[in-house]
Amino acid sequence: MNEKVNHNTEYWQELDRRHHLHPFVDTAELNLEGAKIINKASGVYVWDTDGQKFLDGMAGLWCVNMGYSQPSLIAAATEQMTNLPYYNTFFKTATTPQAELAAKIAEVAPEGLEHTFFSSSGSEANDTVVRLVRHFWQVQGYDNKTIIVSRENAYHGSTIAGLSLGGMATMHGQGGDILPDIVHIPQPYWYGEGGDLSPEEFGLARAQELEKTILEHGADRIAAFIGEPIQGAGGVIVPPASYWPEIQRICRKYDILLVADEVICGFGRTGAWFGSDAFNIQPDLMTIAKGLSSGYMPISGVIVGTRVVDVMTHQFGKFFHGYTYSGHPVAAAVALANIELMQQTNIIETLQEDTVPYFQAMVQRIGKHSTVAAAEGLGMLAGFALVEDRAEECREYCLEEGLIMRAVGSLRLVLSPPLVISRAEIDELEEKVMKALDRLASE
Ligand code: PXG
Repeated sequence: MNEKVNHNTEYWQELDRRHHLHPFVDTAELNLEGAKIINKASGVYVWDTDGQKFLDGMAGLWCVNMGYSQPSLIAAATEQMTNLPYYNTFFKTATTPQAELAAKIAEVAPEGLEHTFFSSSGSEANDTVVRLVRHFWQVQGYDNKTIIVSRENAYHGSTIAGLSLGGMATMHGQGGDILPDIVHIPQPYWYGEGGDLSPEEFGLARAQELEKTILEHGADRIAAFIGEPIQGAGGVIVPPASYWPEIQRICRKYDILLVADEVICGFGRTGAWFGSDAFNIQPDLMTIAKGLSSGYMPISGVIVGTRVVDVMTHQFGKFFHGYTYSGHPVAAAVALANIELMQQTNIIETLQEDTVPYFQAMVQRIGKHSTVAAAEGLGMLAGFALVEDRAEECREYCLEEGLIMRAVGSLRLVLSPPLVISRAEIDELEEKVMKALDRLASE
């Protein structure tokens, strides 16, 4: 172990170049540059093998909500590894951490969502959603109720089902056809697509695209609508306040299941326990991952509402679906410790009373910079549209300042820092962003 620590960055980059294939990257470009090798973290900071320190403005990949190196999460993993590192939940078995975690999730989830089906990633959980909602209608005799409506520029994962649900044209173009019976409607992106409409009018208009689609295909064809309460990977698109209530109204009117993909929005990211709480909607199913364990272990799930659970219980018979690591005991123990830590530290109250207003005031100040055309945010999420198509360049300047920010396309920059970030650290984040933007303005 110590021997490895002494290797230099070039050594690790070469090893990586020779044997590792990266997600979402141009391999030729990466091979020229070499990967940034991260090998240490604490609080809201990470370090690379050159010893450079970065404020992690993305909480890893929108997931390290409680920050790095939390002792209670580490202890939970160690203890569970010692007692029972693995057992499955197939064939009528269960484990104690998985049982406790499911109960804990029911405690913090919106009313009527009391059961969780576990998996290891957001993509897998959305695969579960596709099979679950289609089978839900099928067993009740609605064989044609198979279409799932999603949105353009949505992100729901990278498996076949995940990318098919997602509305990323670049992804649909690679690897062949997407799943049948998935339909995409336009997104509620007011700044980019609102035209002359007010945000309220635009939110309603975009929600009514769902009704149009339902009428076009017939309600007897539509199984579910899926959406991220706030689109994350799409660039932190905060929908107008009129959007979600109208979506819910339409789903109820035509008896269509409402699925909230809470993979990013869940577990405090929006300043509430779930994005659905922030927008006051009651989905039938919720996809969770990322912040569930603060990213410490890969664990995800679908929280299933009472209506669907009743049909599963009485009409499904055996549901032929599950993963080896569904409810993995170590991942479950860590997720449980994570939610307990959130409760013990009253993180939601702290966010609402202090961190979120302080962070969003910063977002508004950044929005006034000459290089920024628009700033939007909710909770601990922020998205900035730049005046010019130079987001990638700006991201590089941020890195040089010691800040990790994410560019979405060439026009948008996003922030999603750990929820435990302090006021002083938010000040530091602002200073670094402003320096990067000043540099963008001057070059
Ligand atoms: N749903 C949503 C809303 C997500 O944001 C997934 C599903 C898929 O989760 P897994 O665990 O299968 O990755 C996600 C993941 C980015 C980025 O660059 C975003 C995600 C993943 C990787 C990169 O913004 N979101």
